[in-house]
Formats: sequence, structure tokens, C-alpha cells
Amino acid sequence: MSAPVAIVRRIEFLRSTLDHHNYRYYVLDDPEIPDSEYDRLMAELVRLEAAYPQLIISASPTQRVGASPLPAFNEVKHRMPMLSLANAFDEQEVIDFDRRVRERLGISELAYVAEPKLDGLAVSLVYEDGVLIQGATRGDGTRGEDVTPNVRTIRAIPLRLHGQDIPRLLEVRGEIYMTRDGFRRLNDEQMKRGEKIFANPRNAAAGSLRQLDSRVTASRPLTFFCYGIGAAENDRLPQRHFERLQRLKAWGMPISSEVAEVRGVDGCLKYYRSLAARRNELAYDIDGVVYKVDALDSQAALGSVARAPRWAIAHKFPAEEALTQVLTIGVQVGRTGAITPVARLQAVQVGGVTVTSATLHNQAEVERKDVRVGDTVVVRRAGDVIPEIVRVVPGRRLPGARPFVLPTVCPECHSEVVQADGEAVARCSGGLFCPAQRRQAIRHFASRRAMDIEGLGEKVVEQLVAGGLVRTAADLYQLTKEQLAALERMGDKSSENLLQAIEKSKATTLPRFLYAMGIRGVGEATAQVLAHHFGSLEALQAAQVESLQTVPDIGPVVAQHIFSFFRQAHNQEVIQGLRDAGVSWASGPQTPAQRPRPLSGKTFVLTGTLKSMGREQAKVRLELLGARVASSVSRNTDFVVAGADPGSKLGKARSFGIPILDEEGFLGLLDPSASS
Ligand code: D41
Repeated sequence: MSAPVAIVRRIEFLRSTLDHHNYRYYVLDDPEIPDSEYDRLMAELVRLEAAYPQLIISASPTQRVGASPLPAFNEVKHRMPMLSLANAFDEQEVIDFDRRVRERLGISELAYVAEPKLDGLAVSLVYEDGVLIQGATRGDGTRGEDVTPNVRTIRAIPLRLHGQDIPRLLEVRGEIYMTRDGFRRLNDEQMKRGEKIFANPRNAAAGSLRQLDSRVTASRPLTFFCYGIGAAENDRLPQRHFERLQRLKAWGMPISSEVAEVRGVDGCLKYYRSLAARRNELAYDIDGVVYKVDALDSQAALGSVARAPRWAIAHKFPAEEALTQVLTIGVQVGRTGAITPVARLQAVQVGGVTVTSATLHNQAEVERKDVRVGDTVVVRRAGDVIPEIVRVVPGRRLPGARPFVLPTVCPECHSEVVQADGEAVARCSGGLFCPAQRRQAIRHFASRRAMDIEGLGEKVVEQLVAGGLVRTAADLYQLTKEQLAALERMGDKSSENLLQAIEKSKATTLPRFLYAMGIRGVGEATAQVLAHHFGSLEALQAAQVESLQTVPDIGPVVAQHIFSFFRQAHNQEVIQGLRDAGVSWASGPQTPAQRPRPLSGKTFVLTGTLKSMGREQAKVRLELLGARVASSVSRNTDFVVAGADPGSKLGKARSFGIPILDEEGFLGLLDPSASS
């Protein structure tokens, strides 16, 4: 059956429109339309392709979801070797580099291009007639691994190029990396699911790219900057590196906005100092800058030695690891009383920042690394994550140094510290009697996904709790402008703003309110399911453990936590206080008519295991949005949600050309505002 011409045209229109908006977003950093509009266009394309699967092409923007796992990566021989970069560790080495280059070329002052040196993974992307046909890791420079399905999932990498004079064959080189924000989000998710925590964005990027299952890669926040051209079948390319980068950008390749043309070694060093000073403001980690001779004919004349070009050099920032000494080991108390050991360190500069403490995560971690007071340790600061102790330097331990033992009472409130069987963390049993837990509880209450009180930061909360102005969340609603203005670093204006933010938070929703309570085991998703199931706070408060357990995905442990929470007089008082102060939400069970039902009429099928929620919960949440959830795939299925280890339903969905959502896509669908 052939497709109507109008459909073929519409599909191509949608693809080029989506490509265009992807380009505005990733390359020009200047989006023209809101994400919701992009999603709407994508949804239409997904629908049309599902109806006409014979029209699907691999360069379609819908085809970035990953493919079935490979048994192993194939080896790729690079068309041109991927050279490495020589390093300069101080300014003198850069001055020497520039002198050598000028002497060889017999030129008195050179034009260079200065680029940030991204801390990611070098890759080669091959385009044939402007269409991405291969992605490979650098490997040893001669041979790398074929990671084509993986790179196809990275939205910053165009699946096809646009514009004039695109070489028939073009090999683009660049760096795949993770932004610091993406890295933090990924680690948060990994932590919640009890999975591996990555040490830094580079490791996270490497681990995410080298996945045999590219659907895993698709769920990771990888991105890309291009820094050059490898092989190319076209002799009309610009003869200056800077112009080549501009040309690549016009074809759709993302180029760092920090790339600059500079003159002479002075220009190089000036660029270095300025970027080093702004380093922490960048969205991504860099470990130095790269200087490249701009003119291609000069590059050719200089050639290369020992697999590194003579025309480029990496000027590295000072190392991000340093040696220092552990002064004491103390502990910090979290919202749920979790006790985290923290090493206080002899102040040391790590990558330009003074570090005085490092987290040790938990008792087991301290034992594994065997960190003791007085030890000389290697500390690492990756990006702006909390510094950590990499290892103890053996042989420098002071005689008599004793292993660290967790305190038996909380350092803040002197309550007993308890460790439940099978739990890695020990906890202070003081509950909200403990000022540390109180501070954290208030912070959680005010956080963006909870009551969303802007301006209630750590320093403010600390003062409010220490000064006795705020003991519980309800006290926030009794604060006066005078009280706030009297705090350190709070002027009239910021007190006014904070009061307004507190006032604004009174109009909330039941799920947000439940999440804000900080009940153990009740995250955002559970709060939503509870609110939906019980319909009102009163009904939830009255629920017995047995009826709580009948709620999808609530097991005996969380049911008990919820039950106990509402039985405590203290919690009842706080809730009453909040309601008396005017905190409220639309009451009664939300009838279908009141709720927006964006997925109304759509049929979903779930397969495999989701990491963030159980199948029942996923079903409830889809139904809340109006969708129908069926148990088997048919031609009437609109979407299949595939978790880990999906069953035969996935193959069936593919054969019908039904769009498949991975977990991230699914979560984005449930809460489009969450993917910020
Ligand atoms: O940002 C980078 N990591 C970066 C790496 C860059 N901006 N430019 C680079 N240029 C080269 C040459 C000059 C050899 C084409 C590089 C690399 N190479 C490179 N990355 C990994 C090994 C070599």
C-alpha cells in the first residue's frame, strides 16, 4: 500500500521543521518555539510514521530512541588517524611552543584559534551525502569502536546536515560530554534507583556512550561539540580552521561559543586567563584550552611528530587532585536523620578552589577507604561537585592513628544514633527534635518540587532555626517582615520577596503538600498516587496500614511509614497549623472533568521493568492523564513504554511500527515540566 503524496509531504515537512528547531536549540542556542510545541510536532510525526511505517528513515528525528542491544562493538579503522594533543602545563611551555612554530614557519606573529578543552570523549562522525552513517570512539587513534546506534541518540548530533557545499563524504571530529547539570541529574536518578554513582561528568559520559544497549545511552544527558574535520571529499573547504568551524556550524554542527580567534602568544595567554577565571560559570567541565594554528597551509607545513600535530597544543589547567591532611572526621545530619561522615581537611587548593572538607558518604565507605584522622589523602574536585577523598597515601599514616567509628549519639541533639538491619546509613533518632533534621525538613518543604518557596535558602533557614523563629514548617507562615529583615544578609527587598513567596505557596496541590511533608518513602510519584487514590488529606490520614498497602506500589514498609507519620501528635499539629495559616488545595476527589486529560483516547502497553516506578504505578499515572493501558500490543496500540528487559511485546510493537518510549521519554510524557 503506498502512502498518499500529502502524507509523504507532511512527514518531510515535520522532519525538516523538527531538524530546524533542533538546530536553533543545540547549535544556535536560540530556540524559536517552546518545548511543548516541539513535542507536539514530534507527536504528530510519530503518529504518521506509525500509520505509514514504510516511510520511516533512520535520519528521522523519531529514530533517536536507541536500538536493541549489540553483542559487542565492532572495530572501526579511522579514515585518517585521530591525532593526540601535546600538553603545556605552564605559560613558559606555551611561549616555547609559539617560538618553535614561528621559527619553523619563519613568521613573526601567528593567528591562532583558541578553544576550550572539553573533558569528554573524542569521537569521529561520518556523514555521507550529509547523512550520519557512522559514529566511532577515538580508541587508540587508529582504531576505535563503532558506536553508531549510541551517537544517533544524542540530540545535539545532527542526523543529517543542511546547506550548501556539503562534501559527499565528511568526517566530523568532536567531543561527546555531559554538562554538570546533566551529570548531577543522572547521579540523583542513579542514587534513587540504587545504581552506580559516577565519579565525574567524564566518567559518566564514557560509561553512557559505551553501552551495548543504546536505549540506555538514549536515557543519558549526553551532548556534543565539534572541533574539527577529519577526512573530507571536497576541496572547496575554507583554508582557515576558524572558518571551517563556522562552516560546520552552518551545516548544523554545534560549536562551542567560547571558540575565539586570537593573535600571537599574548592573545593565547590572555584567552587562557580569561577562560580560567570563568571556568566555573561554564555549563561543562573543561581541563584546559587548546591553541591551533589557524591557517591550514601552515598546519600542513608544520606536520606532526609522534602522533601529535606540531600546530596545536593543549594548555592544561592545574590538576584537580591535591594532597592534604585529614584534621578531624565529623558527621552531618540529613533530613531523615541520615548521618554522613565528613572529613575536615587542611585547606588545600584544588583546581583553583580552596577545599576544606570532603564527604565520606557512609561508614562502609570510610572503612573501605580506611580513612583515619591525621592521614595524608588525595582529594579530588570534579567540576563543582562536593570534593571527595580518592585514597589514603600509604606509608604516611601517623603512628597510633585509629579507625573512625560513627558516634553513638547525634552531635546536634544528642539523641541515639541507630542503624537499621540491612541499611547502609545510620540515623539520628531525634526526629524533628534535632535542629539539623529540622533545618533539612524546612529546606525540603520549601524546595521547588514541594511548596516551591523561592528565596528560602540554606543560610536563611539556618538562621531561622537557630534563632528559634522556625521550629516547624507551619512557623514559616507566621514570619513577619521585621523578623526577616533582622536576619543577616536580608534587606528590605529580599524580606518582602520572601514573604510574598511564602504567601504564594499557600495555594498548592495535594500531591505537592504530601511530598513536602517529607514522609519517608514518599517521593513525588508516590505522593501523586496517594493523592489520587484517597482524594483528600482526611481520607489518607484515616487510612489503616492494610488499606494503604492496597495502593499500587506501596509496600508494607512505606505503608507503615505513612501510617506512623499521621499518628504522631507533632505531625498532626504541624498539618493543622499549616491549614489554619491558609495552606490549601482543590478539595475532594478530583473528578475526571476537572483534570486535564492530555492522553485521552490513547492506548498504551507497558513492557519491561521501569526503574523509577512499578508497573501498577505507571498504569495509574497514565490513566490519570486519560490514557487506557492495555495488556497486549495490537494495531490499536498508540505507544509502547519499554523498561529494562522488555518482553516480546517490544518486537511486536516494532513490527507494527508503533512508537516506543524509553523510561525517560515516558517520564517526560507524565510530567513535561520535569524535564527542565
Ligand atoms: O575539546 C577538546 N577536548 C579538543 C580535543 C579540542 N578542542 N580540540 C582537539 N583537537 C585535536 C587535534 C588538534 C589533534 C585535531 C582535541 C583533540 N585533538 C583530541 N581529543 C582527544 C584526543 C585528541
